[in-house]
Amino acid sequence: NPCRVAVCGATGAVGNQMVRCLEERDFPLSELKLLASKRSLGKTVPYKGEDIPVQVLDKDSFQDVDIALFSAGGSVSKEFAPIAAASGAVVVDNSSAWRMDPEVPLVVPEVNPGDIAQYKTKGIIANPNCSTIQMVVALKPLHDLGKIERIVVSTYQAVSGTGQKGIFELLDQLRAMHEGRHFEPKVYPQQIALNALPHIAAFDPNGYTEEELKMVNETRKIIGDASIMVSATCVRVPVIYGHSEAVNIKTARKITADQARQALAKAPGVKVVDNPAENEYPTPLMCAGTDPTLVGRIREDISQENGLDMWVCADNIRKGAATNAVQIAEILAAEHLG
Ligand code: A2P
Ligand code: 11C
Repeated sequence: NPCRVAVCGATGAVGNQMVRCLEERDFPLSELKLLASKRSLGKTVPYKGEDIPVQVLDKDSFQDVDIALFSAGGSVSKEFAPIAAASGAVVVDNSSAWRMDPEVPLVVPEVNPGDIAQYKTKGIIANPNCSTIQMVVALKPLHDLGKIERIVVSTYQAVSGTGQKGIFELLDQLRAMHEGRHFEPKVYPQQIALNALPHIAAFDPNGYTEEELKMVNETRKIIGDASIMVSATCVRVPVIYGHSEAVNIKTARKITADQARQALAKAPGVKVVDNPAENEYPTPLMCAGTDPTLVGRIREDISQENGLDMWVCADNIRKGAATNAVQIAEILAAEHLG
């Protein structure tokens, strides 16, 4: 059923990609409303050959909206998602504001599409963190096969995860280095160009960062198994698009590397790229601008029984954010609204 759709944060890195995904996937919409802050007054965003003017977000923005896609930061979501829901819209929220609310479903369509129906309580569905999304897309088929007990993951995350300003910071620093100019870090605590920072979001008293704890808590909620143990180290690297992850799992039942490859080859949203003899393995450049989660370097862990190692890459702005939100909206439109 054609829906009236709003994109809140339409001028940002993720919001803009949401509009691109709605267009590419030919989402059944009857009206598209683009919202951002006062700073964006006068701007337009193209959609199917038309320049759609950006409107300033306010509490009346969601009258006559069926689905509101939010990607304007946590504080905007905290304040405006309940207002949008009270106006009758179903919110798909990309921020971390509502993810761990027990009355809000946290959804990756390849993993737990059935949870979408729980939106009715609050009118809000949460879109998970980008690094969590690609990991659970790759791990769900293996969990079904051998029941995952423990995950140890290290991430290599692109600067676009910080939004448009992260991309500018990396490019500005690279340019300054090339030209021999002095520069001070502005967006990250230390230089990101030609460096790697084991620091994404704030540190918790237990020594982990918030990004690492999101991977723990969101994974359990999406897979629906609070007993899965997760330890993560999240690292920002000088890559523009595409998060990469070295993932180690321990399962209750043994899965061979071949069984894992076969299960992943059939899994929705996954593409196996695993031919090391020909130097074929996933890279962030390979996944940038595309939707599949790429999995390679699949091998049996030589350090423990029932262990597997793999390397997982996905475009953090597409599958990690915009595409996942639009997939949720597609299920809402097809099965729940109208
Ligand atoms: P604006 O461009 O008007 O500042 P990014 O993730 O790339 O940093 O983008 C954030 C998005 O969220 C932008 O579209 C930005 O709009 C929007 N945004 C940020 N703060 C607000 C706000 N207070 N009200 C509405 N939109 C906001
Ligand atoms: C990053 N994962 O790469 C973050 C961005 O909770 O949605 C997304 C943060 C979130 O910096």
